[in-house]
Amino acid sequence: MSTFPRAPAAEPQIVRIRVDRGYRPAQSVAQANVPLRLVFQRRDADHCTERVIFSSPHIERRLAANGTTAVDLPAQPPGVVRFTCGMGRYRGEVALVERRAVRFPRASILRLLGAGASILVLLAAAGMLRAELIVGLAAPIVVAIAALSFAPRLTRIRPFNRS
Ligand SMILES: [Cu+2]
Repeated sequence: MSTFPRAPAAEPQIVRIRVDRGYRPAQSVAQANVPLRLVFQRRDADHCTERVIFSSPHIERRLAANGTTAVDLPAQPPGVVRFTCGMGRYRGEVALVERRAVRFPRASILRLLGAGASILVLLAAAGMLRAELIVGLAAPIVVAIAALSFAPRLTRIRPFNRS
């Protein structure tokens, strides 16, 4: 009986949250359907932030004072993961979104740049632009198209502060 090599476990995405009499950022965005690792970096010794409690799935963890504690969450469908301190005074959340929702709109930007280049060519052909101006306008467009063409398709997901 042959055994198939098992697919490597999906790398968890990591969201770092600073704990200092509150959670910073209090709101983050991560990808749905991928395991999520929340790394709490506690910068206080406040009794209040000693425990972090997740509602669904229900997880309770003690956060070491002035230490780092990782909490691993399973892959979950789109939604919001909420957590609070032990007394529910401080609140944080991570919005889980579909992969395409965090996709960098590269195609749209390339289309815009292409349109800009076309207009430039038309104006140049009509003799409405001086040579120096054509070069000055074309150079940044070419650089932007080149940069976008080689940029990774998916931007790295990092927490951003919406508060
Ligand atoms: Cu508290």
